[in-house]
Amino acid sequence: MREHPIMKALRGERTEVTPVWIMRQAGRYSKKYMAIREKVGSFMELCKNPQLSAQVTLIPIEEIGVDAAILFSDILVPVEKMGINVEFAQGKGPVLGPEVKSVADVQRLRVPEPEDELDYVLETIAIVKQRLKDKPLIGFSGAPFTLASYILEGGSSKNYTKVKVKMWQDEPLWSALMDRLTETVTKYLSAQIKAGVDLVQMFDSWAGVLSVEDYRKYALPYAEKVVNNLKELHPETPIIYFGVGTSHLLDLIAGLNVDAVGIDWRTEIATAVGKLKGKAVQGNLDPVALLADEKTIHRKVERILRDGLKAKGHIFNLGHGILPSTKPESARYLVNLVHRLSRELREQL
Ligand code: 1CP
Repeated sequence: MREHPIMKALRGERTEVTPVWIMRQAGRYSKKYMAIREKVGSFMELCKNPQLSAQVTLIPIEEIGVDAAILFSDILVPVEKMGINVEFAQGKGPVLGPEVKSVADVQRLRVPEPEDELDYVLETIAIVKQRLKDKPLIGFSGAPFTLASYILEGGSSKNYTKVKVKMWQDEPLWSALMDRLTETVTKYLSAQIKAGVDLVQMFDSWAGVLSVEDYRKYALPYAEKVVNNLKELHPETPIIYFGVGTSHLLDLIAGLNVDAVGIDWRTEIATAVGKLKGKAVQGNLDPVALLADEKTIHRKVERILRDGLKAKGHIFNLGHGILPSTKPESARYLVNLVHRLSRELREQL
């Protein structure tokens, strides 16, 4: 596995092709996914069924030929075990409750023991690792800030009003919550690594809604703690840190002890390469591009690959999750194109 292009790119070594995987690659655009999804009552039930979760994890390997599998689960799976109800209403975002409003509410939240309470996730990893020999399996977790945003907002959010006001006004609540989340995320990712994932991605999806000062003060120190803990426990396991709309935060993110940083399409690869010296870059095709024709996809992919050649390592991905309205043929076209074009561009160098 050490010689796989993704693992090499994460170490900043030259690869023959640019490796590619797609965020939300086992998602609603896939008929096979939808067929399995309809067999079970709810999305959470699917996440708790290791046989089916493993099967779903492997769909995009066969269907679109991506270079890595990502564990099928959700960032809110461990949050439920902290003692918060998590429900996914059909077609809507997650709904969490009861509301966390006081320090006492935070103190009631538990730090789950993954080996006991999230055993189905670890079992999914074991099944996938048995079936997938030649490609890496990516484990993941939400980062403390992004998980705190779901907990305090009670779900998805437009303006992040509750999480921001709480974090500014109620220092005891914020530090108690973030400490618990830091411990939860560290234990959860460490357990996934012990169960066999080859690398991990920490999704700090909503960190970009923070100002530079707020990110530095309220989010970064906790992400940093998770990363440093993991690097001490598992020095060989690469870590990718991802957020949406993080251009303004890259100077700070550059200080995290991670191997790669995922960026979205609003940041140019060249800019990220300049700021993230020594780290690999992951991204960053606009997911909407996959709804356009092949000529458009080709033009955008070529630009990203050319810029990516200047990075210490480049892993191709979308800038955020693949849209449910994407045709699977377009995703397959993308993967083949990244492989073919990146080989050609390297030969021209
Ligand atoms: O009904 C369904 O099928 C549910 C749709 C769905 C799926 C397929 C959700 C609900 N989560 C997932 C899987 C999922 N989520 C994966 C699986 C691996 C993969 O193929 O990538 C991963 C890694 C996630 C991570 C996740 N969940 C994130 C971080 C990535 C990102 O998009 O920024 C976030 C923010 C969530 C929360 C979430 N899960 C699901 C929804 C609808 C949401 C809310 C998103 C929002 O608040 O806008």
